[in-house]
Amino acid sequence: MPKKRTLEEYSIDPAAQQMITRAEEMGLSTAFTRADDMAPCNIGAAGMCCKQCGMGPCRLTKDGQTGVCGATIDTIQARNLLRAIAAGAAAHSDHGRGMALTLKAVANGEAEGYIIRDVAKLRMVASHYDIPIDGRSPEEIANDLADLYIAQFGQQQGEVVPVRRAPSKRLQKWREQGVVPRGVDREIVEALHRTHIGDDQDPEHILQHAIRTGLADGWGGSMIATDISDILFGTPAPVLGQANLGVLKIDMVNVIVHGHEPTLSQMIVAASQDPEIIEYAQKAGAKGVNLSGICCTANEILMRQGIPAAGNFLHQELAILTGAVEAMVVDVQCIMQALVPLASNFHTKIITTSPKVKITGATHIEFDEHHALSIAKQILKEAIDNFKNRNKNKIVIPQSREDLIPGFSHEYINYMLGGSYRASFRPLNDAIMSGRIRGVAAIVGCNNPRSSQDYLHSYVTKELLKQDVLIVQTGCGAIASAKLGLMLGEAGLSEVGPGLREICETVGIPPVLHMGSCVDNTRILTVLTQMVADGGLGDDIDAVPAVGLAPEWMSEKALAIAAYCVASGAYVIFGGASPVSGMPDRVSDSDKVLRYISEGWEKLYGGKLEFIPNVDEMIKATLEHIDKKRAALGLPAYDPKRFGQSGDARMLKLEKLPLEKRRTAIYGTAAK
Ligand code: BF8
Repeated sequence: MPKKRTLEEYSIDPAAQQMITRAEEMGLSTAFTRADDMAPCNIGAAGMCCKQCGMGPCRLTKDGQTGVCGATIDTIQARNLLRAIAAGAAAHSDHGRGMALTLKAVANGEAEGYIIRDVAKLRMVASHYDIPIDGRSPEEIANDLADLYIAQFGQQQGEVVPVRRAPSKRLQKWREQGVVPRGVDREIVEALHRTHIGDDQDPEHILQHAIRTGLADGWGGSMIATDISDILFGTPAPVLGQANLGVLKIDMVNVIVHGHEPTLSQMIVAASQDPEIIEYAQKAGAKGVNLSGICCTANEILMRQGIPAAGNFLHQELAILTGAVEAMVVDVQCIMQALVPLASNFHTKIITTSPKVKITGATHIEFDEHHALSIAKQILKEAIDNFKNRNKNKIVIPQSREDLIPGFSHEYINYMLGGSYRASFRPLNDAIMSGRIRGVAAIVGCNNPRSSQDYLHSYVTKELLKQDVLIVQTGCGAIASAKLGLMLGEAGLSEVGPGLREICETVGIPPVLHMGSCVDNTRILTVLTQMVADGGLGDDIDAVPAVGLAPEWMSEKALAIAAYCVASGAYVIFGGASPVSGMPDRVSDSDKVLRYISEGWEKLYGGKLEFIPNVDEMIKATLEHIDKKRAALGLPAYDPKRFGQSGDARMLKLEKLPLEKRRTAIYGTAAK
């Protein structure tokens, strides 16, 4: 019998619990209950199954056993890991390619509805690559940048250009190791080639290419995606937003955009505010169109326009269960096939839009950036036409929603800390050096229905905040904190360590900074690079007291991110199950890969990847690493008693109040 979990074991989010209960009452399955019914294959989960050819699949469960071709357990694990990293890098990088092609079309006046919104970022990015900027129009510069970026995907020799932006010592290390990506596509193709039957069979050699493929993502495709998104749609700056299912509105046409690429979602934002569309919605009996997002698309439009996030990965089915969604518009990545059968119990239309993604039973309206605004309006009209099919008796919208301030791009933090004339990370570095901030943790990545939704994200976040660790977040982890109200200045500060609280109050930032979507993990790379450049924290990223965590990971993209973060010098901790765990009780030598991606990679790159299922161990390892890096830099040992005295009296009184009353005490009226 499958194990049935309690509501708290499914999710710590009350909105999710309400919708999971509703699904059960209606006899409908969700990823939460399907995870109960589908126990993971313990051989595949441990990376011990090879299905690379027709002689297998080979399952290596006995000591010293090999596959039919003679492949050992460590070769098989390394191959499986490289393939996963290649798939993740492909997903991010294909997104980047799409952005580069869109930039080219915009530069040549061929993309309906788009403009170059952030000319300053365009000029800054172009200047990294010595593209002439003086006396040239934004379109001329954008055309050159688009050509350069498009060329990075198919380049055969040399080095992808974004690696020039890494600290020089880091780039030197990559050159010495021979892992600088030559071209984004080349590394991904080579990963597939090397892992074909009868190719690369030395696990360390295979994993060296995992690093190169990861770098092709982080310092290639993903960085290109982030740069161009900022250029076309604006570099994020703080804006007020909301998160959770309570953002759906009973009297409006609810359209949810779900997936990853901002090209379509940004155009749907524009179309939803068009008088023609508003009038069309009003004629259908609604007050207008209420747009919200799920997954990384949510992050893209949340941090730029403050469009609310309906939720993270595990909220996609729960949003449909409200019965209030007229259309869920999806593009690529992290879209569950279960959406279509679930939606058939309601009036919700699932609309696929990418030429790469069709789902059987969904409505397909193909997106083309050359006619973006017209297509966005067509999609919205389809949703509005569906408003009349709502069953009012079937609507249940959970009333959970939290305010947040997202939009902490690298550029904004730079400006926030230094102003227009002296943009800098100096105050952040100083705060780390003095010990007010103990270190930095990036808590990123997915939800996974095998663990309680948002629990690991929030537990790790809250515990590290108490320890004066500044948190930056992206992806579904960011939405988890948003739903919990951790991304507001006045919220959560009472639970934050004294030194970090001083900094947050002085600078005026929340203790948890929302930095964007999953491709925007590259913002964390550029932040770390600038922290190195501003001085005092060593001369390379691996010296900075920082850790990356993905407590609820599930996607191959997460593994690609891990690979490039490790290659960049970061200690990366994943929660949940390890895809290369092996089964030590059954195969004595099955932990070679596990050790190599930790100790082996640390020797080569200063960064390492570890899988730590116990949440308290995860926190302990994070703090130990931060303290070890502080000591290596000769910084004072962390001592919270030295900070937080000034200005604490009022805070200490306020922190005894519940959040709503605290807000009223600060602002005079309730914030919501
Ligand atoms: O790219 S965090 S579940 S939505 S993979 Fe997917 Fe994971 Fe969410 Fe965005 Ni990232």
